Amino acid sequence: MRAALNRANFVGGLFSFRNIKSMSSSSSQNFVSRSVIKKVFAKLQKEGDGAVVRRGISRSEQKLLDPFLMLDEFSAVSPPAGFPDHPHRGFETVTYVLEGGITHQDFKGHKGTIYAGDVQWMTAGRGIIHSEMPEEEINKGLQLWINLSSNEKMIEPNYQELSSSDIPKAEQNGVQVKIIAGESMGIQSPVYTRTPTMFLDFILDPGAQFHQNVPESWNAFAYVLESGEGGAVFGSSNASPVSSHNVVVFEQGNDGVSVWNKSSSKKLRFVLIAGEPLGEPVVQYGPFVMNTQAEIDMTIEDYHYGKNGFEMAKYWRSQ
Ligand code: FJE
Ligand code: FE
Repeated sequence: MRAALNRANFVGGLFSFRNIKSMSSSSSQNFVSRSVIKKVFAKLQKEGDGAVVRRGISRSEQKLLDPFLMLDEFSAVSPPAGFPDHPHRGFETVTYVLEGGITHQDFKGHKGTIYAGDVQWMTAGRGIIHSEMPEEEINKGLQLWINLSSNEKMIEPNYQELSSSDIPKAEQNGVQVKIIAGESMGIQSPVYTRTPTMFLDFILDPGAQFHQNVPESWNAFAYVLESGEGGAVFGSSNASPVSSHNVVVFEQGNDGVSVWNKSSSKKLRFVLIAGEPLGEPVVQYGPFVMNTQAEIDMTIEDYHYGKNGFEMAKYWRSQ
């Protein structure tokens, strides 16, 4: 709560007339959009085994974007590069494939390939060891890490797999949305989010605009996947445009997020992701995310000795 207040004050100081500036005159009601408080260009970095990802959210954004821990855009990952056998504990990973396919295998015998438009919503809980390997030469997608609350970090692992056809879609006035989690245009996703989360994939025609409601206390960000020159405008119609591969972090509060595609020729594609902050301490050691250092030490021990959820660690190798 204290953090939220501090941030509101900080933002208020920077944009004193934000409510007036961001009021949309062309909308039927007066929708007050959140302003953008930070932009992060997702730089290429090496991960896994010979893989390269763009990291949009990393440790420096974790406080601003609680409950989100990481956002990677993978686009330069072709076989044999990939993410071979590795563990997770204490959070969820959401993999959304945009092009190509990713095959996953885990130490409980779960195996499958997800292709363009499909989503795997994995709750690592007390422990998963898996591999995530690209299926084709050209692959593109997003992986989001969502933290779990202290009382859910040690739950049984779980998968929710949605093929493209299971994901609800809606369209109005040149705006298409795929509702991966949460609700948009009156349509609800079937995904169960333990940490309340919204995950929407938007495509706006040239000149289109949209207002998306977001609960006031939630943290929210957008990640621009494709945009024409000067196309992607968030928060206020006269804000400066954002180019592809940027994360835009929104302030808290207000009615939600307004977006404009100011390009006259190119579509704008971005994901809008929001979640209810957990407000708990985060201690991360690579793929383990717990609340305290003692819990991390315990996790390393569990992984090493194959205990408390990592029983299969000693025997299992992906094929
Ligand atoms: C990981 C190194 C990793 N971003 N994007 C360390 F590579 C990974 C990891 C991924 C990953 C997987 C996919 Cl499919 C897409 C990713 C990192 O698997 F989890 C840790 N800790
Ligand atoms: Fe993983």
